[in-house]
Amino acid sequence: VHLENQLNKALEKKEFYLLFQPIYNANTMKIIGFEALIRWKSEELGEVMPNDFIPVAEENGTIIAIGEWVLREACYFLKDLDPSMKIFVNISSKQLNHMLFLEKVEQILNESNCVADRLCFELTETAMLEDLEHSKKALYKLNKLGIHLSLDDFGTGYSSLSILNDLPIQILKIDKSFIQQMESGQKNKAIVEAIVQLSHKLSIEVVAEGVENKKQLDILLDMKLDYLQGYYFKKPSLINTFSVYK
Ligand code: G
Ligand code: G
Ligand code: MN
Ligand code: NA
Repeated sequence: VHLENQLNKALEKKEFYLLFQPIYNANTMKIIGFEALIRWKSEELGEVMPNDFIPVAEENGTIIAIGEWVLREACYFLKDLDPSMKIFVNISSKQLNHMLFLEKVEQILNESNCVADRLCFELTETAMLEDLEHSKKALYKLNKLGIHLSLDDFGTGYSSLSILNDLPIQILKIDKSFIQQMESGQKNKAIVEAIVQLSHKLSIEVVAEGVENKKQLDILLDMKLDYLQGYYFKKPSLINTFSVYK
């Protein structure tokens, strides 16, 4: 209850900020863009992590306003970045299923003068399974605006592989739990390799998330992943620590 009370006032008090974690092209090792990750510095509670407050925000509806704030911030950040850079924004199922989501997205793109093609929305399989038909329609509309779509935390839900063929997604992010289990056995490696090959056959690009060491990196490079992300390269950080400005 305490957290919820504070959460309701947090936007107004400007207590949220964004960290950015770079995503690298696996061939060139150059940064292609950043995932935006929200942080909350509460006056009363100190630093609160998203795993502790996003579920509460989804429950009480504040995720709608918080999500709008994240998207708007991301769009304004993009203006100062090199035009080749993209920003990946996590979108909650509550946002995707909200009646006014599409309108809001268009409004934010217009007001910030943001080129839609520099945005990639990250959605989880679990989120889309809540209402697959509705999700599908919403994703098609977002694609039509020019926004890229990625399936986040892939492999942790209970969806079937047909979801890859059913939904208009361009990028798949293999969940960090798979990347971290690769070292402990051939079978885990085989799973990651199979996901990469299937995705490529469906013309979907693949990101490995949670890359933490050189050994994982070497395995992934052998598997021809498209993009890499993880602490081994860089932790989520303030944007001014990167030299990717115009
Ligand atoms: O850094 P990490 O602790 O940032 O993130 C934990 C979880 O919170 C992840 O599942 C991530 O997708 C989610 N998350 C981080 N930022 C956002 C955001 O802006 N919106 C939503 N909906 N989820 C976020
Ligand atoms: O659920 P989603 O993939 O959106 O959230 C990404 C989460 O993973 C964030 O909490 C982010 O801080 C975290 N993260 C990013 N890179 C690494 C990593 O290399 N190792 C671990 N353990 N977590 C990571
Ligand atoms: Mn994500
Ligand atoms: Na993820």
